[in-house]
Amino acid sequence: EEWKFAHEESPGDVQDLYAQEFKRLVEEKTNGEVEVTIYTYGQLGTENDITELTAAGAVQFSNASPGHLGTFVPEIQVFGVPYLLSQDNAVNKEVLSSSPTIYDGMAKDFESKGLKLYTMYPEGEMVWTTKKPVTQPSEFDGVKFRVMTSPILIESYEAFGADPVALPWGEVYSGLQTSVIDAQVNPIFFIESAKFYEVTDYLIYAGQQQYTTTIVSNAGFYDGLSDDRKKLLADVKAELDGFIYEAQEKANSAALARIQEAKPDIKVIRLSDEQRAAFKKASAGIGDSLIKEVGGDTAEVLKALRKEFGTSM
Ligand code: 6CS
Repeated sequence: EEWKFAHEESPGDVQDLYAQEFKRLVEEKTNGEVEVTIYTYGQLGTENDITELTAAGAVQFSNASPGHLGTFVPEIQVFGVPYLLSQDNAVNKEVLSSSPTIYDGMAKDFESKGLKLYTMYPEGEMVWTTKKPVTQPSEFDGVKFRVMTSPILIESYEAFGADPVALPWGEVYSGLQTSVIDAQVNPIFFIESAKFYEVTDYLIYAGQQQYTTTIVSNAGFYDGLSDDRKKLLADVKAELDGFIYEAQEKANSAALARIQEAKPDIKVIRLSDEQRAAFKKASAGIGDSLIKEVGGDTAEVLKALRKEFGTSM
């Protein structure tokens, strides 16, 4: 039996580390009865294509990050609301791996789209890379800022003062090179592996968001599994919650060192609490916009998550 697993990143990136370890554990625990085939970014299409392939059952598992999922499962955009997650990644790990708001509540939003929510994990703090320093919203004026395709991200960067442009990440390097865009945001490991630091000059830590990702499976596929196989998947998830948390931390700190070695004159700016407060204030209405646009129980979900992350306003 073959399980296809598609993700959104390059070989050796955080999602690939997860997929490789998932493959190793599933094959070991099924004594080779299940073989997992991994597809990296681009092999089966873009971020949005692999979600559709999973919903259609052509792929059994895939990463479907909230940043790309906003038009397919609109409720998931709650993870794009600025400053929702904790500054303490141990708290984020705990909530993302076991929150009842996510696994009992939001899981239903996935089910209605033919997807079974498997797991969520953080990939690291999102860092802005820009061609000029930005320490306050007014300095974003006229900056064409690439974001993922979820509508809430576009609204957030508008609120921060920038001109957001939604693009698949495969177009970001050349976009920065040719000044179609001037800036983008991603975790450090990804800025290094996709080489975005080569075509920007500043790394700016604003503390506004962690990159979060979701792994989903095809719902019909999951429902058809035996109880033993479902238990196996739950066991693998529990083992990988700890594994990926450490793996992403290591990947991010090693990548920052490598960027600074490859480009010694890159400038690192860590916004002060006061500077962060200005961006926080500028984007304070984003939660309410989401509630208005998505409706349903979004208000309750946002409130419950803020409580779990310890970031209630
Ligand atoms: O910026 C993006 O679109 C990509 N960033 C990461 C960290 N993973 C995959 C995603 O598509």
